[in-house]
Amino acid sequence: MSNIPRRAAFIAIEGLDRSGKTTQVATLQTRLQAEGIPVKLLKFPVDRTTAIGQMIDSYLRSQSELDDRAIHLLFSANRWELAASIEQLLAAGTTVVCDRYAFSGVAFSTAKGLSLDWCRSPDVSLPAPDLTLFLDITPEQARSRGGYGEERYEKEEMQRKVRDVFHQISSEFTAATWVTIDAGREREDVAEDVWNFVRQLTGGLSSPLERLWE
Ligand code: NYM
Repeated sequence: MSNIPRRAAFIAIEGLDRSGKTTQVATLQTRLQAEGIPVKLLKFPVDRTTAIGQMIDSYLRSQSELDDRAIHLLFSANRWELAASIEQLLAAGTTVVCDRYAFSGVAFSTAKGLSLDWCRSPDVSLPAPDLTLFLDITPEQARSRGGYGEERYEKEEMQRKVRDVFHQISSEFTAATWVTIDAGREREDVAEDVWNFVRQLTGGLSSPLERLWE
């Protein structure tokens, strides 16, 4: 018998803009709580009021300009700020659900023209999600939902590129750790799929937490 204590699962929800990610993350949190499973929801970029968060927020609203590499490193630093607390929560039995994670970092910056390898490197060794659910929609579906918002990156051409990089990233993971969900369907159907994958991990894991891209 393994002497590694059981820990909770680390789940990342990734998705394109207009994919319904925020709604799905909230629904998942409610469902976990209803099952009596302790859950902590984290959102990246984290709390836009911290020093790093403010810089990211001002950049996303186009109120400031930053070198593409500098903003990439800020997004990554924002995750490293929370890496230790993610580990502590999991060890204490709290399921962690992240609204966006390192894969968004790589997808958005690579779509801007930086190399995928360069983009990945600052996030190497972060806690690796046990399961990443990628909510996928086509640019056409996004358009039919009212199109994109005002923030930087919310343009059809950019979203197409981001989607391509997400698909490229997904090919490096096994079917057990990365699941692409068709988020162009009714929200209840998407929520059902999300739950069916997440529920398999709610009993906890005895395997140690892995490190991203090591
Ligand atoms: N974004 C998010 C990045 O460019 N890099 C990152 O590392 C992360 C976490 O921020 N368009 C981008 C993707 C989104 C934007 O996210 C804000 P949201 O989920 O719309 O608040």
